[in-house]
Amino acid sequence: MTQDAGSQGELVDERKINPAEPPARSLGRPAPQSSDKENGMLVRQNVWELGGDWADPILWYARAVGALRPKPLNDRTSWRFWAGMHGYHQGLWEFYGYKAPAEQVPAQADFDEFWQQCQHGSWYFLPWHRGYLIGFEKLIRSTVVTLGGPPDWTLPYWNYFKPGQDGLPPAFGSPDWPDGTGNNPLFIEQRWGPGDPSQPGKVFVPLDAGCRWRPPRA
Ligand SMILES: [Cu+2]
Repeated sequence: MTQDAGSQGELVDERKINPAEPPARSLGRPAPQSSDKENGMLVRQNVWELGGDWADPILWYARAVGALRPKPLNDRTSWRFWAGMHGYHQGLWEFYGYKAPAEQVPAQADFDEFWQQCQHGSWYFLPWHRGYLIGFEKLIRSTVVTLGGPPDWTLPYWNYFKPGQDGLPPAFGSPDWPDGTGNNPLFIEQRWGPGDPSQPGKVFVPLDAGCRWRPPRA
């Protein structure tokens, strides 16, 4: 499913998605003599420079993902509801086991308002994904806090253009938690797909996914 940027005309009110989120803090600029952190500004960190494959931000992220993944598909705070906001393809989701055939998708009103919103192929790509990530990060942060984690948790970023950092961060490629027990919620077996057997580490992304680039109309 693709959508032309601008023609959608739908604005997603993030408060409807994250109703438990406290009021937004002031976005005033930090005083120049103090660090962002001292000013209470949340700062995202490079996932490859956290000080370890399972540094605290990744560990809390994994715990939060583990809490959100089992939630019902039609729950606005579930992992899969947020995936569906980006893109949804019934056949692929059922083929890969992300959705059981009998499982209910969100009610029509939620489906129409929130799902399949991703914007590609135009100027709206960056603003849309930026907003989506802010909402996603808030959902994860509120889950981290519920689990007893730090209230200043932020979503690490992945700068895959930086030399030596183009690989999938190791915590996402291990079936195990750092203590060696299985069931690492960050490990998604389907990511490797049928792929190329000679490149077992190469992540596979189906091109016929729910959201893809469409060339502009002539
Ligand atoms: Cu997208």
